[in-house]
Amino acid sequence: MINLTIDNKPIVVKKGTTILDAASSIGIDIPTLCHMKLHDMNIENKPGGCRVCVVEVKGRRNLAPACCTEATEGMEINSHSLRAVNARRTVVELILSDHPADCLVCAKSGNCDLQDLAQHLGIREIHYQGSQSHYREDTSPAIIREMDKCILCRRCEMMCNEVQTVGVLSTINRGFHSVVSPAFEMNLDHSTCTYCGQCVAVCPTGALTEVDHTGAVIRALSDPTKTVVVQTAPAVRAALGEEFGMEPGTLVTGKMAAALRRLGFDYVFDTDFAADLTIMEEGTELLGRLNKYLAGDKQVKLPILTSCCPAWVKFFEHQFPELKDIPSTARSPQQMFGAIAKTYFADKMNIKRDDLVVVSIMPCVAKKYESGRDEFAVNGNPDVDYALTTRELAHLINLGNIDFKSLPNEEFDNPLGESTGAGVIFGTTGGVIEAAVRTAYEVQTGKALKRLDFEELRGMEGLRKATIDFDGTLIHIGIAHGLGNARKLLEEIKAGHSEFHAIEIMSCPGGCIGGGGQPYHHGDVEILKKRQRAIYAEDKNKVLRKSHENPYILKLYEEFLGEPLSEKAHHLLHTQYFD
Ligand code: HC0
Ligand code: SF4
Repeated sequence: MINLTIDNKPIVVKKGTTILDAASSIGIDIPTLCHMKLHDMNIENKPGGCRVCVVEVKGRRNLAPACCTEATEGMEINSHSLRAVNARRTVVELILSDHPADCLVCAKSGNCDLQDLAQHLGIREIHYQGSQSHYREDTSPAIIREMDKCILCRRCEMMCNEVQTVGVLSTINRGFHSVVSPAFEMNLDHSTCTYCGQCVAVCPTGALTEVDHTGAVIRALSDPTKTVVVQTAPAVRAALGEEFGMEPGTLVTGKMAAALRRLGFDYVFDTDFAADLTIMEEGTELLGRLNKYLAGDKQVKLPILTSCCPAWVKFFEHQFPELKDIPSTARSPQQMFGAIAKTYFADKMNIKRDDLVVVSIMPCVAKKYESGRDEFAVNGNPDVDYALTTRELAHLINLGNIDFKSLPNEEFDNPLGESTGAGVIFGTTGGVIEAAVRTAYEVQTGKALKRLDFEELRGMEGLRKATIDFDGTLIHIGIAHGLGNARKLLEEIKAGHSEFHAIEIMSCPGGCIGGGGQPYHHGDVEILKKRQRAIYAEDKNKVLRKSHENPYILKLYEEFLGEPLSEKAHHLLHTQYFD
């Protein structure tokens, strides 16, 4: 063990501990722009690049970067000496000298680590003037790259390469020409980017942001010829409150419905309804394949993979095209909702397709891309017109001068607003497969489940497996969240070693609760765990907790779809994948 003092406080740490970690363990916050640690994954970004974390070490001539200097025996550290603070100010001024001063119109204004730090350090003037680097802006269907604002912290590279193993982003060129970019400076849209948005979630400045659809939604809401319906994804209700200063893990389902009504949406519906519908389709598909397999058909494709996460779909289309027959063909709940809203609901209400606008509130930036995929439109009219992130919704609520915290709890509208607890748990890793198990078990065995909480499917470990006893038939289930973990399961399938009948994959760590469009959580897994607990609490509070018991889903089949996997269901609720 190592003994040292930081700001005159004695501390004992393990050998190999950095000054930054040692200080943080006793509550001393040393600022940094590039460092980020994902504790649960044992992944750390510490390029030592920004030099904001420099501290004074007694007896050393140079200041030491705290993130990449190990604590040593007898060290006496002053983390906020005037010399250190002065150096920090100089470093930030130098960064600002090569940064556009357009905070007034920057998407990240108010949420920017660089802006906060400049404010904290009291920087009022930039003493270093030089030519600024300029790069063309890159706009994709989901993410905007404004590399003029990049400070080369490389957090996005850590997410893309180490966590997601997609490998799209890396720093190219040298000196003032250094820039984080896809290969050959191609656009994201031309790369194998999945639009998972995990790079956006950790970017400390406005270099990586989501495409903003709030303007288009405001225009639709202001158009008297349009009927505007909104659907809210399961994970949004567990995080939206954070944008209004509420504790992480506060459920705001009722306040969210109330806020959407006050913003002028004509019908406030729930993606959870469509999650129940997904289970009917995907669960039937799973049992169909499973029963063929159990009957001795060795050609049948197993394991079945969930297909509701658009970044995951894009990932396997790019990286494992030979496996494209394995995922379920069920569309995601977002897209099922859009297809049903623009047919069943529009017919019921006698609204023309062109006059109905469907808006989604999603924890995800890839949902923007998914809603724009060609196969999810009819004659150029998309099933889902706009997908806003949780952050964009918070912005709209603020724009509408709505006092979110004091709103009453309101209910969703019907028929597309009713959901069961199974629909809610889609929002966390393990939830989709647990929802599928609740329905598949009862349909397959004809028996009622004695317990609905499948603890063995829950948790935060990146890769999990469990075996569920379907009344004598053992069903092996795999779960992965984060694309790096998904890759491991896919490699096993490719090699013919997979032990699973069904696998759930979500691209973002934690599942949708950790989506790239959620309130920024700075890689803090404790925040994700709180959101996860909120999701399970909402499930517990529901009267109905199995998708096949949702009365409005049953009515939808009776009045419109026929039965799961019917021709109409295939046409509206299923899709195909592309190489
Ligand atoms: Fe998800 Fe979904 S659960 S992907 O994570 O399946 O975004 O929350 O809306 O579509 O329901 C996201 C969340 C959804 C979809 C649902 C699924
Ligand atoms: Fe990589 Fe995901 Fe960012 Fe695309 S969105 S660059 S896949 S981290």
